[in-house]
Amino acid sequence: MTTSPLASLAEQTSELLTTIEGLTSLEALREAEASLTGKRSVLSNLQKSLGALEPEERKAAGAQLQEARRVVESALEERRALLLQSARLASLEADRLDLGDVVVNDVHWRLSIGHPGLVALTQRELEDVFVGMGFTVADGPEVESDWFNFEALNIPPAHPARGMWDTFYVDLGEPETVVLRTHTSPTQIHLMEQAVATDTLPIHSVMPGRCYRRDTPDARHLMGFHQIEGLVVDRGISFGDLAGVIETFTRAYFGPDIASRLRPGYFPFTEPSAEFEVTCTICRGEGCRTCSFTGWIELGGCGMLDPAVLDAVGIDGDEWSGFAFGFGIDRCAQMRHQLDDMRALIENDTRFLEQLS
Ligand code: FA5
Repeated sequence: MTTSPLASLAEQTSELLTTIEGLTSLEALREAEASLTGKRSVLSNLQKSLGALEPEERKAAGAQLQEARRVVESALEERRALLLQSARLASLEADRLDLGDVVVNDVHWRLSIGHPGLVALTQRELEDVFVGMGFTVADGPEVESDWFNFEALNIPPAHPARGMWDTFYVDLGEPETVVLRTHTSPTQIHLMEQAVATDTLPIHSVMPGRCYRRDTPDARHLMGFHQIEGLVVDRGISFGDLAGVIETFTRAYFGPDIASRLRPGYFPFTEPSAEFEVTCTICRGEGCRTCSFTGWIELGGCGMLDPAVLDAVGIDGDEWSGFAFGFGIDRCAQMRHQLDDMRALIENDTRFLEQLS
């Protein structure tokens, strides 16, 4: 009995596949290609030997050999695709430009990636706290007419309370005086007017944003700073609701170790009014330069909506009542991160900024 020329075809095919798997570069693959599938390859030699077989046997053996060739050729193509892909990736990696590496006069400078500043991060955290308490977040313009910034808030022209806010005037002309808003309280007026126009009372909103005052910058003041205003207009609202919101917010934001307190205050648009303070986090209440040796830092003002303000926007004070508060976002950032001087927030000292990244 003659042994078939294909007796060890399976073994030979598996050897070819192992060789293909061992090819680690396109160059090696090109070199090996002729011996794997070319005219002088094992498979081609086997093909030639089929001529000695009977026609029936030759047909079956031919089919077997053809299948073996298909398996080897497709393994070779897969290997080629894989090697091409890694060659492409290697070339891209080699061509990659390092955009953080800036060379000036042969000196390499590393550029670092930017990130949100402390005030923006604080604003987001405060918004989160109030959203968690059921408030929505609204926005208002930074350039306001005198009416929104003062008059609708019960501060007519020449009212002594205008002295509470050293104002940047944009336009003193007719028909309107235009100012950079000195506080976020005018946004209360926009919100209430909008709710009246669209019949969508009640309101439970906070309104963060930038404000401007001709204040001399010092440890607790900037000329451009940020406030977050709060406004609730609903039925049956009391001063107890306001005190509860302030207490809940200070605990949520500063933690249980920082005490807060309300002190009687004066704002023309709220009655009664209060100022609220937290323990100075720099000295933990002992007294230091930042808190003017009082142990407390004023965060903001608050109070029950004055009937004159409800009148100005056309809300019926017999049906609706409410409260408002407004406090410094920069002050919150300063206290939370124990910055003894607020000017660190705007000086752009990279040693300070990098601590936040
Ligand atoms: C107001 O601006 C009132 N609109 C707050 C208010 C709203 C009262 C609603 C009643 C009802 P005041 O001027 O006190 O109040 O400022 C509030 C807070 O803003 C201050 O406590 C402080 O945290 C912050 N702030 C004020 N001026 C500056 C400034 N120049 N730099 C940084 N923060 C400031």
